[in-house]
Amino acid sequence: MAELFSILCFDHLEFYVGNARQAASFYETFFQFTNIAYRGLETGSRKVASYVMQQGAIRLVLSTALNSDHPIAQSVLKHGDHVAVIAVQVPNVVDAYQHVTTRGAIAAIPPTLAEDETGILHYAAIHIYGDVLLKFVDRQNYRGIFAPQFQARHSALPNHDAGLQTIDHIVGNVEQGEMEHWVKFFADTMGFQLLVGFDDAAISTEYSALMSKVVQDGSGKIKLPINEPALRKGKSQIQEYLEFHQGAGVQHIAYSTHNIVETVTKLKQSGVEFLNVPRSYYEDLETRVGKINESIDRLAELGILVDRDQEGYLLQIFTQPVEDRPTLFFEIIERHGAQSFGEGNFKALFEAIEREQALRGNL
Ligand code: TYF
Ligand code: FE
Repeated sequence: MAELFSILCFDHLEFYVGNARQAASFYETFFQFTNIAYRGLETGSRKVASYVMQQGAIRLVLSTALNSDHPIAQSVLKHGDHVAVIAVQVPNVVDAYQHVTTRGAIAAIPPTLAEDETGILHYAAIHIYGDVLLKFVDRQNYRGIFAPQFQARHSALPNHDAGLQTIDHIVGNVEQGEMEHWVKFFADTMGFQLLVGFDDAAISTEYSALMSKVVQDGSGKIKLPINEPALRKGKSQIQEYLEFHQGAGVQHIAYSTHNIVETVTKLKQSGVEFLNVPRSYYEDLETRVGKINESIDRLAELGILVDRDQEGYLLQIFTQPVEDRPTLFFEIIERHGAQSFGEGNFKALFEAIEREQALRGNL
């Protein structure tokens, strides 16, 4: 049994930020998350303040250092606000940790118990690309709101929800020449499988290009695409990320929804800014993707992209970067059977990204 490595689901993503109170307010008012738990000076946490934000099955933990010599402060100085920890639930933390470290994963946090009056939370962590940690969490014997030191919070905002359901995938950008290493890392240590491969020729635009491979766990619940830059005429969007993030890291997080039209309408109303696609994208859309349930006029109004594969179709849209550095952004995705990532949209999407890159003087 110890041979079998399995992940149950995503548990949370932890962001290291410069000002967690303000970041919490951003994810609450723009993306309609609810703050369900808090730790900080008032709860006896003297070094770190954290806000747990929830929507559907998605949990984001926004953490800030209360002092400049704390590692979170150092990390934010280097990367800006960023995704520092990808946490997944596993059936047994010790088994998971031993499984991956004996197969070459670099240890970050050995198996640890955190206890309070509600039970015991078990966790451990390893290093993945950049400064990102992959954390294994077992909360089967823990009944608290999130973790020891956290206090429950109750939102004053009823029906506060944009319909975001789960984390569909998390994309990492790595340095040129490193993609294969990370594909092999997830395969060797965790038994992940390579899902689809496409090379830079397939997805290059006039200026920039990237190579991307997707690894996923046995259940398909954990999908981790990995990008590396490939040079064309100008600067790859991946290179722009690597320069401003100062190395490899999480590029985008895709949230699933059951009704992307409603979700995007709500997010736009609350101020989320999305990438613009030209009107021409919608002109021959139906001949490209066939019959879909949604009104193409409505999708065009909102700027939602459509793609089809052998298994069905998907709808997707991308936000602008959510901070001053052109680093992290979000994707909203609604799958109707399709298990791919919108390859048919890459050209239109990358051209849209490059128009923004040009405005930033980075193309
Ligand atoms: O996750 C994906 O593969 C898609 C497409 O810089 C994508 O969402 C790939 C690379 C990129 C932006 C979007
Ligand atoms: Fe994506």
